[in-house]
Amino acid sequence: MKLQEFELRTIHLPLVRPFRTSFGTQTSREVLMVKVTNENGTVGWAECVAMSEPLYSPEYVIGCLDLMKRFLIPALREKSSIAAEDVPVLLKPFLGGQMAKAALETAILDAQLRDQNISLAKYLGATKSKVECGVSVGIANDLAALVEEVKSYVDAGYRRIKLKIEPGWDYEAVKTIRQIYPDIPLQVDANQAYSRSDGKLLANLDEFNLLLIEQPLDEHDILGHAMLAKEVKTPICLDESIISLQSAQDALALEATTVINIKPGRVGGYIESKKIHDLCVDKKIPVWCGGMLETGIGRAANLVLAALPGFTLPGDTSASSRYFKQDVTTPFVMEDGYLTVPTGPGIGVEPDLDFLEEITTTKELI
Ligand code: OSB
Ligand code: MG
Repeated sequence: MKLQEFELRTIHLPLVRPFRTSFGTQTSREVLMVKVTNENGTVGWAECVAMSEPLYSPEYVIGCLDLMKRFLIPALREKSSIAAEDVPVLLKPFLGGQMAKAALETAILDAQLRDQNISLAKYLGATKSKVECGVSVGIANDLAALVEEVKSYVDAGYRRIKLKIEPGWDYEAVKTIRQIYPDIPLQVDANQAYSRSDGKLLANLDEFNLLLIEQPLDEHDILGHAMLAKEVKTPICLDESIISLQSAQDALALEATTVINIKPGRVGGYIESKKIHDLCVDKKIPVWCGGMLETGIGRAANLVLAALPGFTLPGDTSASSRYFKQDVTTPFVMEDGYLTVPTGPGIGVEPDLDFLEEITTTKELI
């Protein structure tokens, strides 16, 4: 296709409740939305999952905006006509920037698939029509508040609970929830908050029959995770460390991880995500779909990914209401702990343009 125009806009959405992790507390979500229009006037949408500050990953909203404007979009425009599959190749010379690259690739892919009247589900090879929903629960002010929040999600039907942990908010928090829900699928996410010497402390969680411990150590510490995996019986699952197919292959070969969380933004897009999925299927490694507090635009595409056959664990694919009072698309509503996979052309959803305008903070056309 020929790329006619890009619209880059930042929006600001309040969260229904603060979301605290080991790297900070969020009370609202600032999102960089990408809209591409091709020569047929077909529009493709995507959201960039970078956060406002570089705390979870080195990328951040304004940095991604600058990277797209200054380098990525001009590189895509050098060719008179491109397909979504060309995007990773054309953008490879620019180091890092997976989240920015993923958003551009996804917007272009959305437009391409709409022109072909094909759904992203068909393109990626999704096999499920609905996916099981898990929910990520932030660090609470106290155990009573944690119990209340978890109860609200269990009552709503969520099929897997993930507790955010950090030193000082781990053993007691997990113990409390495990006592109330002895059988619910439960896992924890440390977002790199521990160090190599914390093996014993994390092994204390083994008694709670957790599905996995997500990213206990620094993103670059693959060896540390491999060492920890020998000390702890609970499976280790890497999130931040997996930024590409290559890094997934390395982490598996080094036995630093036995479960993988795929976030399309973190690995540079849905095409790379599919490759990591295929690798994991081949190696019989369980996979699940992570989340980044996406609006309905990103959530739709994640649901499609989570419908691939290798996604055997529930993802952080929660309902729109988990984070937002009003979503930018028709809200994703959970039924019996499942969300329906969109099957329309492209990502299968469109933003409510009036609402989008209302919450827009900056907008530029390129
Ligand atoms: O580590 O999975 C993470 C949110 C923002 C950044 C990193 C993470 C998360 C979550 C929430 O855990 C995932 C979601 O519900 O979208
Ligand atoms: Mg994580």
